[in-house]
Amino acid sequence: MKTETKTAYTSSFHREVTEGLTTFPKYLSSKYFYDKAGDKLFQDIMAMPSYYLTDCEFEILETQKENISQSFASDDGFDLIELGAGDGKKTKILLKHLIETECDFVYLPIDISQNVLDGLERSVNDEIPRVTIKPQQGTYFEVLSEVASYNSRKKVIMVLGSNIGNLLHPQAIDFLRNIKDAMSNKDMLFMGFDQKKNPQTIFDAYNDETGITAAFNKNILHRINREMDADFNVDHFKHWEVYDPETGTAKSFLVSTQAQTVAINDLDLSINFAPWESIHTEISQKYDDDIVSWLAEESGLEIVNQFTDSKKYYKNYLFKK
Ligand code: AVJ
Repeated sequence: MKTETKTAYTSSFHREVTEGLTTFPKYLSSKYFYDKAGDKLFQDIMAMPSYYLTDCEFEILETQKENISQSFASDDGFDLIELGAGDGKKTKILLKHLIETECDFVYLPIDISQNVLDGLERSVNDEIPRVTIKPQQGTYFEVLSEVASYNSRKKVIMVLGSNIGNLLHPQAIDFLRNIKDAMSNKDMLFMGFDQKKNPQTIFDAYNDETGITAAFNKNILHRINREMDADFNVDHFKHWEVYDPETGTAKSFLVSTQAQTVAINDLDLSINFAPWESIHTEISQKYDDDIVSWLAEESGLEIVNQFTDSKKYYKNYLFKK
């Protein structure tokens, strides 16, 4: 009986933890970083001076909102669909400008977390009450294909924050293809890509001295403890970051500082760690124009414009089908 209940409630998180911790080399997926505690830690990361991505994208949107909004606009208005909106701090720059210039648009933020959407809706209503906001709870592609099916006016799909960087290239191409499939010929995709730069700058963004990134990385172990009745001692794991300037990939690990055995009771698992054995948890891919052009080509998209910050650390590209 007990096993049956467990099986019935097994989520993709449960499945992927089982898979990732019973193979060699061990891994966990960064998509599970974002529970309530993880969301809060990511907010803290975005506020760190060394995490330049947020400031750069903010600068791009602030200084080039005129041009960006103009490329969004259309005679019969448009739907602004944002995948993974978060707190909307950067999006609000565009929303404000679109309202000030009397643009006809509806803002549809998509997120898996109703909690995130509720907070976003409240703050948009509060700060820019003239925005029509229609939050859509669900996975990106469920909601995207639904919106595409009932809607014929222009769609602008927006993905900020270099969120695509968590995907390996083949997965990124899949992701872009899925977006393309939901687009018609007049639709546009506006997406942020963190650029290759001094490796030290990138390394420092993911390896802060204050330990916020380490706490963010370790939160996935806390989450397993909380949600799967496990007994990870997070003090026996060390956050480890590497950046490979050849591939442009920043990689995060949790390294076991000693031989240890961890029980994950809800999964009926007992996981052994050798001293200094690693768990790979995240990639944060860095790009240049050649890689983005290649990704676009592979996924059937065309780059029509790009916007960058004064340091050229970050770029937002505008694509059409
Ligand atoms: C939210 C995926 C863009 O990879 O830069 C920040 C997450 N990880 N610090 C990134 C993250 C460590 C972030 N993204």
